Amino acid sequence: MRGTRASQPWQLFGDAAVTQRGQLGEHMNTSSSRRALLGAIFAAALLGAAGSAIAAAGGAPRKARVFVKGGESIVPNAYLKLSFHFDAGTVPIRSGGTVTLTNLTTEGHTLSIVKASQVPHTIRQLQNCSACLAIDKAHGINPEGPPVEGPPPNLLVNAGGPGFDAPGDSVIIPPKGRGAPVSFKVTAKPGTVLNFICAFHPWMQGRFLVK
Ligand SMILES: [Cu+2]
Repeated sequence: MRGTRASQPWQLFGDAAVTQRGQLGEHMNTSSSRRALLGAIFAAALLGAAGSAIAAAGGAPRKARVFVKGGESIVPNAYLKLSFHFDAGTVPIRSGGTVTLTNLTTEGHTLSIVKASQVPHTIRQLQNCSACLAIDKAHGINPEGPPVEGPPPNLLVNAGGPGFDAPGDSVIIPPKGRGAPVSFKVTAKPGTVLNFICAFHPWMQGRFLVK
């Protein structure tokens, strides 16, 4: 899982920091393509389970916590599993409420608002995540550049008004032990659905239901 290509500016985020999206990218080789594909399938299965468990949650709390969970594991001659995911994936939140992100994994992630049409649903869409590239660049990350030490230059990207209310709003989530939990306000109008992904592992997906 390491050292496969130049898209590892997130090496700063720990030993497993090769981003799986990097392996999904246009420069991947055949072997990494297969690994990434299997991982994405298993991740999608997990995501579905998490989503259905949470969907029944009602109300609109002023504060919500989202955890980043999962990791990498292998069953030799069977599959590689990349199970990074948001827990919960569907997050009701009052307009003006605060979301706190806690990373329980040893990799860095992002929580990035994207348009519904930019949320990848297929392997090909994962491989060609143009929204992810735009988010990388907004954070000051050059996916084509050499590995970079230290956090990305821009930890927070504010695309719309103050707070999280528009596609392009994005925050870096440092690896466990490499930074405090990240908090931000969701300021979109009541009734808005804000879709989000992790730009590094875009099978990590969720949505804020703003009330
Ligand atoms: Cu991620």
